[in-house]
Amino acid sequence: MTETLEHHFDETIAHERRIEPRDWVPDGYRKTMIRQIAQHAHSEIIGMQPEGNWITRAPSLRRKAILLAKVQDEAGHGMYLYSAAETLGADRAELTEMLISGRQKYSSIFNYPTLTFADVGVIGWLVDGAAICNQVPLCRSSYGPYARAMVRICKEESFHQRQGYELLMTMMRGTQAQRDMVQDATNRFWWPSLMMFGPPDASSPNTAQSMAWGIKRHTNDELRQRFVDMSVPQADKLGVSLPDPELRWNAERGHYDFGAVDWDEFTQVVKGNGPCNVQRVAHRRKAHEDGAWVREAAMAHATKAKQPAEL
Ligand code: FAQ
Repeated sequence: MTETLEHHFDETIAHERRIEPRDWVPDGYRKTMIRQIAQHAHSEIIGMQPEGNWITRAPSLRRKAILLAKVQDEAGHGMYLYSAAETLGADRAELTEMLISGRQKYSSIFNYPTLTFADVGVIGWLVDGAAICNQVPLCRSSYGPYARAMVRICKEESFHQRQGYELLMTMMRGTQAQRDMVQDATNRFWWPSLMMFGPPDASSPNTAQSMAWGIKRHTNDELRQRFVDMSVPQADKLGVSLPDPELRWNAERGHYDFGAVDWDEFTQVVKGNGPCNVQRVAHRRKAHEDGAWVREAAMAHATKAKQPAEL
């Protein structure tokens, strides 16, 4: 029996068809998929904090409305992704518990502080830009619910990226102090954005198997290179420099060469020692604890709704 199921799974992957929730999958596939989807969901939820920090201080009503909409979208992305993880048998409450107890990861990028309003623009440009670069190929990921969630998420991330770039364009047309803010934010977020793609291929334990299962479509280094190639002309157009003296066009490779990423910094941030890790998790824990009464009320309401109506 397992042999037939395994054959069906292998055939589905080999023919690039989708795995659906009721299909049999190897334990490793389920585990990897839950890990990736949960980490992605946690990233969207924790990712609301750095920009959320600026909602009350947005410089105009228009910027405030845009930022509110963006942060709400991120909450929505987290919800689709937790739902996708649930189709694999994961329990949403347990996933949240794993996040706030530090047993599951979220993207390293959200452990850096947002010091000025230019950071909001740079997060849109570079962080959402990197997210799109990483996630567009995931629309073809082998797990159906994840791939379908990714289609909508990517559409919304494109809007996020454009609003960030438009904000930066506006600031670059402003005063010298505003241009300096944009350059400073770019300097601080460039390298952490490159780290979003994960460790180099040679030290990425999951890539080979995830590629074989069609979960990932490109390696971490391939996507990092794609992101660098895409960002250099955007930086030129914007009028900012990227903080990498080794960045130059390599005609032979048809790509930009770039300097070495500080992987020690990445390891430290992923281990919990980045500038804002403690603050981010504490804030998430508090929001979860403060929301306990809402969950209790929703459960009480659901139980009541199941009972026959009183005459
Ligand atoms: N930070 O073997 P690999 C967003 C972990 S975008 C922290 O290469 P894999 C939108 C990795 O999980 C950000 N941990 O792993 C937004 C693994 O953990 P393990 C979220 C990292 O999975 C924008 C270990 O290191 N996007 O939120 C990082 O094959 C603006 C070994 O690595 C996604 O999650 C990192 N940067 O490849 C929201 C996209 N990199 O096994 C708000 C989907 C790696 O020890 C504002 N995910 N690790 O538990 C993926 O594509 C993949 O999971 C990778 C990592 C590429 C991130």
